This record gives sequence, structure tokens and C-alpha cells, in this order.
Amino acid sequence: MPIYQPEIECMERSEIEKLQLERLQWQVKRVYENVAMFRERMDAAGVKPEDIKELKDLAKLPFTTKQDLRDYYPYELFAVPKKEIVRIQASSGTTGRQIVAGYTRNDLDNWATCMARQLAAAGASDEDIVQVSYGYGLFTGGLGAHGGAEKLGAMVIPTSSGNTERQIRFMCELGSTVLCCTPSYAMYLGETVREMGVKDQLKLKAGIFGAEPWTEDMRKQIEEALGIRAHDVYGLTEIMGPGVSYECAEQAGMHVCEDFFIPEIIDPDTGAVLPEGSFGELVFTTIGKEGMPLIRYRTRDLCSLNYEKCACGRTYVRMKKPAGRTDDMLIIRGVNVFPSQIEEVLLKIGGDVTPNYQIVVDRVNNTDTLDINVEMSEALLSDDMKSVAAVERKIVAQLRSTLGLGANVHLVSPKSIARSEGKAKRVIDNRKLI
Ligand code: DLL
Repeated sequence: MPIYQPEIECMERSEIEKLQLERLQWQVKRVYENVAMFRERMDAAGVKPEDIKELKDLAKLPFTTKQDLRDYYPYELFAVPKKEIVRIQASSGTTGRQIVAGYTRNDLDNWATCMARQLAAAGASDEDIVQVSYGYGLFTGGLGAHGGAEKLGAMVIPTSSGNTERQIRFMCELGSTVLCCTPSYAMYLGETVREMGVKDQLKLKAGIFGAEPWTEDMRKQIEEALGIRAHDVYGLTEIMGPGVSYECAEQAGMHVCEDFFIPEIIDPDTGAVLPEGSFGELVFTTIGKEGMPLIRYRTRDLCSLNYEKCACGRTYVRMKKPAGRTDDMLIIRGVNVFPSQIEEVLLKIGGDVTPNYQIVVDRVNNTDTLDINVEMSEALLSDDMKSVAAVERKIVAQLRSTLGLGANVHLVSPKSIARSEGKAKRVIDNRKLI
């Protein structure tokens, strides 16, 4: 599979580190001079830009959090005059105050480069037709994937999300070869393709899906439904958008664009940097960004980093699929549960249930309750009540052995749970309203 920038994506580790140190020193000096918050924090920690002499000195710098982006909203973290900012994007967060990110022209160009790397890693080239079914607008998915596909020289079809049957007609008639959208929307598209009976008219070969956690079983289902290779892509608005890291043909972790971002894994409780290979909270420092650079930004995403050389030839470190976030982890009767663990159980049950589910957590008489609504398959719907009850019992038992937690499982009719065109809303936690 061709590599978009082999001279950069396959650098020796010593060269990567040399480049990172130069860029880090440049960045720390800029934020110290141009952003009051960073200067005040560094002064309080007794660190000056000259103290960054080697990469491990990064650990001397204070963290930045999402709350900082809220507190300094909208423009106070920008490191350039406002007139140099040519684009604003905003986070899709559903809780708290909106945060914004600002990009200079160079920032947009570098972002497009990262996304072009990702598309090439999934096998795309200027011969391809890329259908972007991420939402366009403040969410970074649509415009991010769009910029990368244009930079690669592919033909872009900017359908945005929604209007699912029309999307599929376009896909068939225009011969889209690469699809970009959220994994939950890819599942929905796959389901609709089946209903429309048009799988044999698709020309798709690859899909690039991210913006939310998804499991290996979900990957298999999407690959099967659309007849493609499905690749993961990670990113966040604060740091850039999609393309901070991306999966190659090996499908074995996402290569971080280390020429633009330095990743660290920390203990979320103590903030200590953890040894190579440890599982913990992912932290990024942007070392190429002009508009809104961030130093040691705590993503809240939980994963690990793998520095072993990848079979694809790229040397950039690979991050494991985030297993969840420190802040979407549910604590139910004292047990830590990530929605992705529940999804894994449901997907392993097989053909009797569909991957459409909703988790409802509540508190009754001071005790947490966990209810899971799962759509059953059409076939199971036409079976008798006894078979439905047997499948429910099977899921309850699997959840108990995987999570160590009792749950109430309700099999509901096909199509009764609302579909998502963007990020899926899988969890309703009613305890927060109390
Ligand atoms: O979701 C950017 C994006 C768009 C990434 C399209 C990939 C594709 P935000 O809306 O700011 O940005 O949300 C960022 O989404 O901190 C993760 O918790 C989660 N996330 C993003 N990609 C993945 C992924 C975009 N591949 C937050 N796997 C991040 C798991 C992901 N979680």
C-alpha cells in the first residue's frame, strides 16, 4: 500500500525525536510569549522556555484541560492575532460549555496532510472517489476528511450525514470507492444497503471511521455489510480534528502523526508519566500548530502506545483504540464499566440480536440499576416468547461473567431504537438528573 510521505512517516526514531525537540522548543517559546495562560502557568511552575533542553523536559510543563478551553473561551488561547485565523471549529460535546478551536492557513494545510496520510494508508489515491458522510459544519469530521481527500487529489462527494437512502443511491450511481463517516453511521448505512438490496451495486473498497469508540466485532460487521476494509481514525477538535492518528493496512493500532503531536500516557489520578506500553490517559502536545497550540492537553481518552515498528514500514508510534474515556466510564454499584464492554458482549451473541442498543442507568432505593434495551433480529421476532426469553437470559449471563454485574436485558422490536447519523448516543444516565 503506498505511503503518502514515506520520508516523514518512516523516519528513524532518533530523527523523529530530533524533529520533535526542535518543534517543541519553538512551540513552548511561542506560547510563553503569546498566550497569557501558558505564561502564568509556566511561571507558577518555575519553568522557562529555555528549560526545555530534551524531550523528557516536557514533563516539567503543566497540563492543559478542557476546562481551560472553557475558561479562556473563545479566543484567549490563540497564539496568533485573530486576523491570521481562517477557520473555527467547535467540539460536539454534549455536556458543558461549547469549546472552539482556531486554525491558521498553515494549520488547515497540515491537517489536510494528516488526513491525506490516513486516506493513503487505507489504500486511497487520486484515482478514488471519496464520499464524506461525516456531518459538515462545526464538527471536524466533514471538513477534516474533505480537506484530506482534496489534498490527495481524489474526487470528493460531500454528502454530509443524513438522508441515508439518497446517500446510498449516490454511492451506487457515482461509484464511491471510499467512505468516511462514524462507525455507527456505517452500521446504519450497511443495514439500509441490505434493505435496499443494492450491495452488489457498491464499488466501495475501504472505509475510514472514527469519532467514537467501536469494537473489533463491529469492524467485522461493517466490513461484511459494505464489502470493504474498515480503518479506524482518531482525533479531537482541541488538538486538530480527525487524523491525529490513523490506521494502516495492518489494522493494528493507529499511527500518531508524531511530527505534529507528541503523545504521552499518564496516570489519570496522579498525572505521572507512565512507562512505555502502560495503559492510561492520553495526553497530547501540539508541536506544529500555529493558531491554538496546546501543551500537554489531557484528552481523557484511555489507551496505550506501542513503539514497535509496524509491518507497514511506518515508524510513528501506534495508539491502541481508546477503550473509553475517564469521563464516560460508568460506575455501577461500584463496578467500572465502559459502554464498549457491553457492546462487545452484545456483538458476540450473534444473529439473534442487532448491534442497536441503549444503556439506561438509574438509581432506585439508593441502588444503581442497569437496563439494556437491545433490538432483536427479524428472525427472533417471529419466534415464540420462550426463545426471546432464552436469548435475554443468555445476554444477562454473559454480562455477569464479563462485567461481574447484573443487568436487566430487554429485547425490543427491530427498528425501535433511534438510529444515529453522527456519534451514537448509547447511554442514558438518569442518576445525573437526580
Ligand atoms: O470526534 C474528531 C473526529 C472526527 C475523529 C471524525 C475521527 C473522525 P470531537 O468531536 O472533538 O472530535 O471528539 C473527540 O471523540 O476525545 C474521543 O473520546 C472520541 N474519538 C474520536 N475518535 C475516536 C476513535 C472528533 N477512533 C473525542 N475511537 C475523542 C474512539 C474516538 N474514540
